[in-house]
Amino acid sequence: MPVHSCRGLLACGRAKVFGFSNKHVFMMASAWGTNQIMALYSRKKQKMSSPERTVQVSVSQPLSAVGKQNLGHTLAETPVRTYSTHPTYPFPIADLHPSGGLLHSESILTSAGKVIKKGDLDLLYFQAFIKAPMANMLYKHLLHELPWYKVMYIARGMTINTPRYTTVFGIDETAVFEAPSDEEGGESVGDDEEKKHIRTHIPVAGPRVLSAISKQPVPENVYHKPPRPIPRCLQELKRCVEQATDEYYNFVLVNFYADGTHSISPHSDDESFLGTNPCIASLSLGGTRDFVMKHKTRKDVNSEKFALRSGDMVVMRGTTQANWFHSIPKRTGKTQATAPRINVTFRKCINAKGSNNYSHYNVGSGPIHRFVNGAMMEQTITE
Ligand SMILES: O=C(O)CCC(=O)C(=O)O
Repeated sequence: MPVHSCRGLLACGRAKVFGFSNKHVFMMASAWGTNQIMALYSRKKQKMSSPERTVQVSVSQPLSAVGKQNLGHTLAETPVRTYSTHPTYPFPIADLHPSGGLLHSESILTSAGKVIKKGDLDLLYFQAFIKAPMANMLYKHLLHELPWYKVMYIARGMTINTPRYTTVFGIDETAVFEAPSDEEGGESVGDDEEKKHIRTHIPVAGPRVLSAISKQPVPENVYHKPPRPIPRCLQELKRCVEQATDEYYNFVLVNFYADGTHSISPHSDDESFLGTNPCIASLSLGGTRDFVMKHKTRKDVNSEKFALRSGDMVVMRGTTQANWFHSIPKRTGKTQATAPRINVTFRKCINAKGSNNYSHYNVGSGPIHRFVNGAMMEQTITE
């Protein structure tokens, strides 16, 4: 089982290595956890129309004490935890709450966002969209539960290392995921640590991708990697954002900026696969970071800078993407301590080119990372 570099492992001196073989998943834990091999699950038969490098498994894993606190309740109060599963997920992704609906209306500010219009800039700025306790809970949940990637790609002959962690879920308008069959229904797994607690794995969608029109399987060569359906924790959030912005989104892109060295350089999301004048809602969770906007061509128009706090949401609409760049600049100065931050963007993508683009730049083909015990851990997969 080859183990590549593991920055989290080095940083915290703990060994947690995931090795995946064709048939089985061995998950080993040492100092941080139960000091035993925690789970061994048969790999579910690959049903995707095209091969996927990530594993097709359900891995049962006790919630850490941190995880329990993060969810704002303890396992003692929560006998059942539910997880979103799909063959394209490397591990089950915890739902926000077994009964759903943690994102209740009192946690979401209902006041309308502030409209900022300046020539061809058209923003809706919610300060805040989600109240601080819920925003912090969401931050911790997403950080611990999502698979993360540090994508490397080649552009204009140069190797680019994305200076942040990313992950993405969704499918463009031309396709849909088939509904899960009865056979793929919820699967309950007893918790070794606390027998009375049950974790239930519920598929978020069926394994196949179908044409939105014909409902027939999409040909294998359309998607470079099988698209990943949006897990329930992000679906809940998406519904709230859709309601507040009166828009529909089919993609959720998530960025994690671990510190001030992490950034996103000036760019605009004006790709043809988003259609004309796309609406992109961008939610901030965790540490405050500056969001800088600069006009693409007009030197006489001042830049805009927003110090985005946990729970704030900026919605970029109309001609904004066509005319303005946006960025999260690095903050590496001695006086510029920056707390880790998650950004969640909601977009509507109209064709498979967009699905392939998002998967290429936000998942890539490198290793999966998971945030465990305060550090991002690289998880090695062996085919
Ligand atoms: O982190 C942010 O606020 C901006 C993210 C962004 O620009 C993007 O994902 O395209």
